[in-house]
Amino acid sequence: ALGQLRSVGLIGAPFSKGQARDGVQLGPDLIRTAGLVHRLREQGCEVKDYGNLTFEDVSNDEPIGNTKSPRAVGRANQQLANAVQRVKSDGHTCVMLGGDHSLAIGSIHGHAACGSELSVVWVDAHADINTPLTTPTGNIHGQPMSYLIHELHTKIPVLPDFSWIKPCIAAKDIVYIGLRDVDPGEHYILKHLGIKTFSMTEVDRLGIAKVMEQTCDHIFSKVKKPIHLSYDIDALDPSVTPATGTPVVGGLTYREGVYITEHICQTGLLSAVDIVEVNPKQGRTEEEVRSTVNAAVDLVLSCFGRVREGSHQNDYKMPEP
Ligand code: HAR
Ligand code: MN
Ligand code: MN
Repeated sequence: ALGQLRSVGLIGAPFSKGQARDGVQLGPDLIRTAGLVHRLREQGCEVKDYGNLTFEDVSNDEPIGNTKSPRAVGRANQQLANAVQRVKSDGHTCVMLGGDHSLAIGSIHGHAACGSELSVVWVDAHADINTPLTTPTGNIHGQPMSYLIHELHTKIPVLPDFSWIKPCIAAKDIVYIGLRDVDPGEHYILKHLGIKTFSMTEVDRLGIAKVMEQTCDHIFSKVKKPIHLSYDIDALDPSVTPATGTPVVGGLTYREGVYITEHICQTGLLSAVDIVEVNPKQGRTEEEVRSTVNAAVDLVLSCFGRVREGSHQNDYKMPEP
């Protein structure tokens, strides 16, 4: 059967200052141009496109320690948090198209501001849980989770334009899938807080079906929390999604990547999705960009009922000869 009619609220966040590579701000429009809205409607979704956020330039955005562009990242995420909160209070499942992964700060914060506790499923080659004091690069797209987790609250120094951020996620409500490039400080945090992780080693050992079963076992408690799915396109193997800023070999296949979204869709608890780190300027050919963008579109479609077995409407009439 066709996936239940769902209403999707779409936000574009053309933001790139959480990392150094130009081009990731082009993600939202590229994913729209590939036909996302039309194809969601075709599969029975109602879609409201809230358009792209516009971000003001921030002058004199000096690093704090080695953390780069804190003011631009802080302000952009505050805008995004407000936008996500609006989309959720309008009753939609929120889809945020990035932009770089620093945007998860605002997306998750805005989602959590609607009241209920959330589960977070973070699909990524990277853990993005460095603090401003553990980061080896100073890029905030490698840090968003650290600002959101209650248990890390005391480890976060003051940053300009970050004072609005209040931790809103418990370590036990997070599951990582696809990890294969984790810094020492991040590995310490993951182990120390007992965060559930399925690195590529676990994907190899268990297979993606068991990974998703165990993911759901972990996040389903007595109270069924809404799920925030934060999907970094670099979780997929660079042979599938090469047009991204920090590709890492040995990633998820297209099929494993789509299986994750199909399974999350089936829970009926998906409440917000981020698709981030699509960067057309990192593609070496048109084909590399096309493959990356198409994968991003397919992931969103399968979040909202697309299934590979095919489907038909309840009133489908078989043509008679
Ligand atoms: N761990 C590194 C850092 O903190 C690299 C993070 C990189 N990139 C991402 N995030 N795309 O998922 O800078
Ligand atoms: Mn990421
Ligand atoms: Mn990543």
